[in-house]
Amino acid sequence: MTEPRPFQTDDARLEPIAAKVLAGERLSFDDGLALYGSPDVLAVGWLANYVREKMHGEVAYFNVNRHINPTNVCVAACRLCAFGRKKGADGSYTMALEQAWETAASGYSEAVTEFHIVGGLHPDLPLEYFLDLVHGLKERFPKVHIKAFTMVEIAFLARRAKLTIPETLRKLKEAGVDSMPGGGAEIFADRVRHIICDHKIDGEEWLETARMVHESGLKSNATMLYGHIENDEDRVDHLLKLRALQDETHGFQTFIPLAFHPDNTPLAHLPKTTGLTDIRQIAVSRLLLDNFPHIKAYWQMMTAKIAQIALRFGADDIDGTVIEEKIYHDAGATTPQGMRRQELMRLITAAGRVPVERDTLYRSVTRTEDTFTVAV
Ligand code: V47
Repeated sequence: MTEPRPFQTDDARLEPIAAKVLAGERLSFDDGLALYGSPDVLAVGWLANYVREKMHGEVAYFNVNRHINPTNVCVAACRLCAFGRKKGADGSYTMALEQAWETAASGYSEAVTEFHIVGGLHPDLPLEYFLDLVHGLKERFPKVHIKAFTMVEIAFLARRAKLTIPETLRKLKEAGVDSMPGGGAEIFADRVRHIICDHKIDGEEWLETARMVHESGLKSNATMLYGHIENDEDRVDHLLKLRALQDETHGFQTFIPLAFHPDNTPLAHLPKTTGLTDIRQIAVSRLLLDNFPHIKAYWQMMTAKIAQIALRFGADDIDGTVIEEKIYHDAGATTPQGMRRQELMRLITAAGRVPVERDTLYRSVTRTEDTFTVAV
């Protein structure tokens, strides 16, 4: 074994942060600002990689999943979004249940281990539609984990059904929902939220809904949308609010920073994020979110090439086959809509990491094309 290279930087502000990271101590708000502001991105990345390797060694995770977006009809009209449509507008769609179940079965021949289900806030679809959708999927694909509905959708469905959030969660669980994805968090700061997604639940409500999800015994993910009109303070504030809730619930599995894609949105005049911004965001996330087990470099959002680099800057997961991505592609993403399992493994191996296929709960999966088993 060769000795690890010692930490080196030209940025004196990083020295005390490095001392804390190497001692396993928690970083502060100001440390977060210094990490965002440092010109020495390689040193920031070195620190994030140190933490990442301490937690996960050489392993990098991927999964075999399928996204299903049952409707793009949405009452919210968020400025950040190119996916949502008003009811009856050109390009709007809502899947009949049979259509959603057929979609679930379509795509690659490899047996998927996860359905990732999110959609618009439809003004008329009742909670029963979603319960039937999930129940029907469980009947047809009993081994597949159902990761469905963001905190925003749950709060919306509960209000429409005149139920409390815990009652809504109980019904979703009974129907077969196994965990929740991390979307809809955007940026918690009110000032930014009012501009990019005015009609969504506010940051406090997102966090309170996540708390109730975790109290119901379900795990969830968390996201942050960056690269629009937020500043470094907003980003650090967002990350530390997630960290504080995680201290209480331990219900978050994975954090996924999401770069804003401006095309076809009312914010189309904003520039796209650069590769360096994306890489730094992964590293700062790994360093500030010391109590999150996983940091995901979602390849669809950051491109496969940047996701590969991210595996050496703090990320331990690149997400999955996806098969049919819509939200980013409506906003101008140029990545393929899906990727085969072999290709995900090749990307990880070429980044010098050891690919491990996981299920949604990070248990390792062994498989043939048609079937899989999960290590317990
Ligand atoms: O909530 C919407 C974001 C999210 C745009 O939990 C946009 O494993 C960029 O949450 N540009 C949905 N982002 C995606 C998401 C997700 C993805 C992969 C894995 C997981 C997980 C969760 O996408 C939305 C919003 O934050 N989004 N529009 C846009 N124009």
